[in-house]
Amino acid sequence: TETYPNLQRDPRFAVVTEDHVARFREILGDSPSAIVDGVSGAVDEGDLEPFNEDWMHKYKGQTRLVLKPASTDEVSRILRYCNDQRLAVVPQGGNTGLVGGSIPVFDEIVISIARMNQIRSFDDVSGSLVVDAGCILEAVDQYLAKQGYIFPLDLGAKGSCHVGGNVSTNAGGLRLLRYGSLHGSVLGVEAVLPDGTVMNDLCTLRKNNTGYDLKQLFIGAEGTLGVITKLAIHCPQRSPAVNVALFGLESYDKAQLAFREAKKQLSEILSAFELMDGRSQQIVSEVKGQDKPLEGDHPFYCLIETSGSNGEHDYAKLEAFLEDVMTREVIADGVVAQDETQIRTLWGWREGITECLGHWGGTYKYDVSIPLKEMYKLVEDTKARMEEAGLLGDTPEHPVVAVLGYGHMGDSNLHLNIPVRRYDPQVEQALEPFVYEWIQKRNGSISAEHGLGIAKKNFVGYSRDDTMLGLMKQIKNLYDPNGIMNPYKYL
Ligand code: FAD
Ligand code: 2HG
Ligand code: ZN
Repeated sequence: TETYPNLQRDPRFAVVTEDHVARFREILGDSPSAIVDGVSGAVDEGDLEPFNEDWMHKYKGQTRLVLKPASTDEVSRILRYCNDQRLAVVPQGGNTGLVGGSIPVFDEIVISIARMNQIRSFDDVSGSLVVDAGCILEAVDQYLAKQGYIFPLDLGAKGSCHVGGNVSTNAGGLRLLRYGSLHGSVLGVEAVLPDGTVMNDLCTLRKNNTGYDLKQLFIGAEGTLGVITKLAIHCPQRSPAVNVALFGLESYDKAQLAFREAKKQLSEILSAFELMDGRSQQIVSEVKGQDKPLEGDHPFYCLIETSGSNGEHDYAKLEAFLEDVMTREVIADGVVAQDETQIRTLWGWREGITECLGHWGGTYKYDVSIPLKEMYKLVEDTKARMEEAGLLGDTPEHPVVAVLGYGHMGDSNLHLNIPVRRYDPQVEQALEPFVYEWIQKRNGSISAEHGLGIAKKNFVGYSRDDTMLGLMKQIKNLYDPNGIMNPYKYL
């Protein structure tokens, strides 16, 4: 678990007292569903723990107080008071973030958005949806499914993450290839600024060129500018016909060729193109105790999804594509899901990786964008480095279990993962800044979709120059002059 030896608590921030809690009780009421109060000893440590620890059990905070507002007005009154009293806060959604952004570093107050979970409106002609920020992604998608629509974002954490958290991290996920980034699909945002001002930019229109597009700043701000309370998003028609295929491939070059061909031959029906290396699939098989869908071991696997309006047409297209890439030996083997259950099973081999990697105790994660040509070389070079350092091996004295890669090949986004038996400073020193320097040399991004949080705090300079960072700091100071919003994180 990460502690922060190089960080000092900022003495500008007040320590929460029972008087502060009394004021919060006036705003939120006395119900235990609204306040988890460790300040006056009303609850024990165990009740605070879920808010003080992240999904990976890597980052640990020391909050004594969790506030759970039920409306924008309550968020506004909380923040105004916190700002006046110099109380630092951390917005928290579903707490599935992978960079420690939703966890307090010291004793910041957690503002959990979980009770703000109403679907507000849906226009079934335009596809504009307005929801509270605390709605769970999967619940929203299930609501949309009934109307024949789909949420334009899907990811493995859908059962717990909030749409507000998704927007705050600008999550990318499994279908960005088809539906684009949230910077394009989010139509409007309602957010509360640190001084309690409500920024109402809850526009539901697709087009709106009226000056600076301020809501864009909140998309990916990771809770550093304000609290998102509602959002409007453009939802596409749900495709009635979905097909999924999984291939085994001999090399990364062949995976690139397969992607090229998939775009060419499947064009408008291609909705996902995901890459998994052989090691990641061995681990899923080992941890879940299941046989892989294809026989034998392949160095690489690709998962392809198509979505369209005409099942027969799509299936014929996919079959023709498969036959072509098989006969030309672009792929070594392949399987197509025959029903809904098989579709979910095949996706499980991709979506289940993150969870399985945690099996040995911990994972070092690098979520990077690199031009496709060299994307997988990062895994090979990192693996060689770990081997040379004698850190990678099958026995308990080796901290590193594996070095592997997978990700959203269609978006040039690689997830380099190093599952370990224990977090070890030697491993960390061998990885950092090595990985970041490698990425910088190729003009890549050190954070493709997970954000910076606390994990990447010291490395932003590898992807952003001083001018860019200076401008970001000016914006931060404009919105949050007292610095109470999610302090100690990347800015
Ligand atoms: P949290 O973790 O609670 O918070 C994340 C950040 O947003 C924090 O900085 C927090 O302060 C801030 N925040 C949260 N809510 C608000 C709000 N209402 N207002 C202001 N700030 C807020 N990410 C991807 O991009 N693609 C993937 O494919 C993907 N797959 C994942 C799979 C798994 C199994 C897991 C565990 C995570 C995955 N993620 C993925 C990480 C991803 O960032 C999160 O799952 C999701 O977007 C975070 O939402 P959350 O509600 O859990 O936010
Ligand atoms: C995914 O694509 C997520 O599965 C998580 O973004 C990636 O765990 C990771 O590194
Ligand atoms: Zn991802």
